[in-house]
Amino acid sequence: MSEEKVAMRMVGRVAVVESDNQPVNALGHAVRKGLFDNVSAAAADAGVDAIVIACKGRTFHAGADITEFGKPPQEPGLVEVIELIEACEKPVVAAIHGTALGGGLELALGCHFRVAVPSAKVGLPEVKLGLLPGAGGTQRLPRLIGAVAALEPIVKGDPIPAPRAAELGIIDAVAEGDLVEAAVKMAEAKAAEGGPLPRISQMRTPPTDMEAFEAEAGRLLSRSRGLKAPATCAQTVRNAITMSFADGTAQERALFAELRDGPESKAQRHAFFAEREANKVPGVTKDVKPRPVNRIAVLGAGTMGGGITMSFASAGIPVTIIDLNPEALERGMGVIEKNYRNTQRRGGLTEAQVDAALANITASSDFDSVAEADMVIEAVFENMDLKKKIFKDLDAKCKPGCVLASNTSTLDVDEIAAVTSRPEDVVGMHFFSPANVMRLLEIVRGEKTAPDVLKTAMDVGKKGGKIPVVVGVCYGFVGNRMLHARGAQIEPMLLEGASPSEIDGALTKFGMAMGPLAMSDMAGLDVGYRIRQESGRKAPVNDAICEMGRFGQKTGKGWYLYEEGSRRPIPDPEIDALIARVAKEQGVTRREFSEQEIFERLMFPMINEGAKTLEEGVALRASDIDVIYLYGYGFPVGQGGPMYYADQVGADYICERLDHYADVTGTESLRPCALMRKLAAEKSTFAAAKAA
Ligand code: 3H9
Repeated sequence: MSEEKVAMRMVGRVAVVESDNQPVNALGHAVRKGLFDNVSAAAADAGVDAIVIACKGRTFHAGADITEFGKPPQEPGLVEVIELIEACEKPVVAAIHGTALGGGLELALGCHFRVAVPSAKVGLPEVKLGLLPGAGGTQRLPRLIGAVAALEPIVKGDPIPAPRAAELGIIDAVAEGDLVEAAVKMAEAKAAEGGPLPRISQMRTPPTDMEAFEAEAGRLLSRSRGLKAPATCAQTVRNAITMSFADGTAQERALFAELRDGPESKAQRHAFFAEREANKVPGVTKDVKPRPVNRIAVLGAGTMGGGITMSFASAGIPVTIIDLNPEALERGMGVIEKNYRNTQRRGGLTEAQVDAALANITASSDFDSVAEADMVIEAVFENMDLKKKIFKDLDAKCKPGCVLASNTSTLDVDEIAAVTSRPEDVVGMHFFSPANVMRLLEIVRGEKTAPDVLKTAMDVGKKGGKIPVVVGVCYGFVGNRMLHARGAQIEPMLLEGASPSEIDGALTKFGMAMGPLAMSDMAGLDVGYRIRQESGRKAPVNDAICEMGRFGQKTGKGWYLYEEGSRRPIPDPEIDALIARVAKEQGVTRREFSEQEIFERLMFPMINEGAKTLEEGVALRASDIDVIYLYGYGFPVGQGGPMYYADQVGADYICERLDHYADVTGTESLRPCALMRKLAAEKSTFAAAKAA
């Protein structure tokens, strides 16, 4: 009931209205009702001079309650609560700690004054959920700080630290010491002054340099990958320049509802909850404590080792990067430093931050350095014999309790663990390249991996800015295994007549960051070539390209051509001719492809493979697969991930198409798996199957 979620207490003649709705004080119905009732009561009480709005627990209101979206609205709405607060004749002060986000910041903007602790952050992250701030935020923030300055927080949605928010004028004061005490003091002072209360809705947006506004909007939207919400956010801010508050908020509300009910926001909200769900791992209960990790050792100073080292060094964790080859070590350290300085030049990090990160890195060419580490992450070349040898040595040298992690992308973690005397300490930590940038981390749970080792790997991953998803052991785990299923269609389609740019185009049009062939060019074709050579697999076109010394961007040529210093793929007639030649040699008849066929033959086998990982328990849930694809493979967030997308398309359609492609190409591996067929027969979805 409302009384339980919001309480009022008096501090002198100031009413402190305090919400307590764990974990993040989301503004659900009970909280809104509690705020409305208590603020109304305080406003009417002659014994109250001023009001403070505060929250218990770890944060000020972190936004509207997203789980209520799509359900019938319950009065009072957030807008009514905010209007009530702003209209109050007594000063109302918001006391902000933690994260005042979305509806939480909008509520604070309805207050007459805002005070925050130095560690607090404020922001309007609705755009990340495919929405716009729908409780007056798009109209109040521009009136408070100017339309140009308001664009980035609304169109990008990143949180703003309190000191910066104070500089921008979003908050009035940053308070050291007890927050509520400081807010009460401010409230008392404002009540004593008795001056007119600042009500943002009654202010005019400061004069705007429209050229600067459009330039800033253009800059921000150029990175929005065609999503609807960012452009709509920019439009609402523009409205704050040209419209009255009443008209601007009416527009804001209408556009908010449109976005909320549209497919992109639904997909993005799915992604939000999927990411949080991925934290919940069977056997890793709340009482499982992670092992302390004060130093990480990374084995191997190549591209992956360097990227992994940077992730943790940037997060303040001391890292020893070890490579037995001193030249490789020096080269690796050089690349790390160069990467950091490039980021600094682009404004991503300050000089002090780069210096601090570099100071966290110790380079060593002595294997014995692993003895000091609480966690070792092996990032050497993908070869089972080599990894087994290293894990034997690690077993001999590492201290008891040290977490032994392998950054393998395909290999059997149980086989690696079996060479040690402590398989319970062994876990897979599969990073994605470039590891200092990509957020996905597949944590591979071996048969014997101890729950606290799993928890440690997840926790350390999060500290390093990663999104960990726990998967089971199998070739390629979840992400790469699905990618292989997609990849298996590429050579046949090329031989049958689809061009590299048609193949890539089918996926980039869908919103993928990159097509598979451009992506291989970026990653380098040589790695896959070497793995194929070892396993004896053949990919006639790909192999022929590698045998010409075309390894992708690094050699200026791969599936495409690259001009000096450019990463833009240019179709190469030489490759078209090569494909035609191989097709002829293999006796493949060539034909025209429709974009739909290319797309379906790439996407549906991938979804089918994802379903197989669910059948086998390698992936815990369909939503975990979505997180893997959203954060590791550039899947468009507005499509929610491959399994969410499958639910929108329907399992029956996917099964019908997979059977069709299996028939026409004679490829039995394209047949839908039992789970896909079951969902199709029951007209069910992955989401419904999980809920059942
Ligand atoms: C909005 O405000 C619209 C308005 O403009 C207009 C309205 C008319 N609702 O992330 P965590 C749950 S849109 C419901 O693990 P952290 C979350 O699912 C909203 N639930 O914690 C999780 O549940 P569980 C704008 C929410 O400390 C638990 O809380 N606001 C909400 O790592 C803990 O979350 C945002 O977009 C919510 N709003 O990070 C902010 N938020 O334990 C969204 C969280 O069952 N939230 N939950 O898995 C966040 O960014 C992070 O949760 C936050 C805390 C930074 C606050």
